[in-house]
Amino acid sequence: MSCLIMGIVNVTPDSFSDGGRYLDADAAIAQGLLLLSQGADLLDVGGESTRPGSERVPVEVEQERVLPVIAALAAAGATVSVDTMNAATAGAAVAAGARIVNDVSGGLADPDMLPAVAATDADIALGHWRGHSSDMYARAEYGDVVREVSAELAGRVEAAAAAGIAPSRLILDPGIGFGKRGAQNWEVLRALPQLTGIGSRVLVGASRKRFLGDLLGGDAAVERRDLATAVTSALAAREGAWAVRVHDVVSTRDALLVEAAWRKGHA
Ligand code: PMM
Repeated sequence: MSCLIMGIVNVTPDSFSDGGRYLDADAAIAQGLLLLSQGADLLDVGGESTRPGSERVPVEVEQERVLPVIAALAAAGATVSVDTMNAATAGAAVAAGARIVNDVSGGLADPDMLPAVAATDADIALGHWRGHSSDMYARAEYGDVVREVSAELAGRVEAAAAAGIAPSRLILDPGIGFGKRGAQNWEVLRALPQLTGIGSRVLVGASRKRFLGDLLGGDAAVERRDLATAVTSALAAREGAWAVRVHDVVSTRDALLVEAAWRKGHA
C-alpha cells in the first residue's frame, strides 16, 4: 500500500505557514480543490493554529471557519479530516461530512473528545502532545524521547479503547514539533518503525516545521522548506507511514512516486 497524502487546508488568520491567506471560506474551498487536483488523498481542515505561542480560538469562531469548508469539500467528494482539539467541533464536523477527527492533543485537551468521537463512525488521529502551544516547549523534557512518546501514545490508545473507539479507527501521530525541540524530532523520526510496528496507521506531520528550517539554515522562508518536507515524506513512507500531512502536495507527490517505484522495483 502506498503512503497517502493529507493536504493541509488551514482556515486561520495566523497559521505560521500560509499566513491566513485562506481565511475566507471560498478561498479555503478553492485551496482544498486545488490540493485534490494535485493528488491529495485526504484534506485536513483546521480553524485553530497550533503554531508555537499561539492563542486558543473560541470554539464558535473555530466552527464558523471550518464547517462551511468541510461541508463543501465533502460534498465535492473529498475525504476530509477536521483538525480540532474541541469535542463540539469534532461532532459538528463529522455531521458536516468529515470522516476523520485529527486531534493533535490525542484527546487530552478536551475530556469530551474521545466519547464524542466514539459516538460517531469517524476515525481519529491521536497526536503525541504534552500541552498547549503557549507553553509546549516548557514540557519538552525527556529522559528517552522515543520511549516516552511511544508510552504516552500507547496511553492514548488505551484511553480511546476505554471510551469505546475500536482500534481499527485509530491513527497514531508522533506529534512532530509538539512539545519537542529540534533534535528530539529527529530522534522520533529515526525511530518511526517502532511506532508503525504498533499496528495502527501512522500519520506524520513534518511539513514546513521549524526543525526543518533549523536544519536548512534557520531563516529560510517557509516555502523553502517544501523540498526538505518532500524528502521527509518519502522517508516516512519508506518507514511505513500510512499518510503524511503536507502543505505542498506537488513536491510530496513526486517524492512519494520515487519512493514507491524504488521499493517495488518498477514505476
Ligand atoms: N501539525 C500541525 C497541525 N496539525 N495534525 C497532525 N495530525 N499532525 C501534525 O503534526 C500537525 C497537525 C501544525 O502545523 P500547521 O500549523 O502548519 O498546520
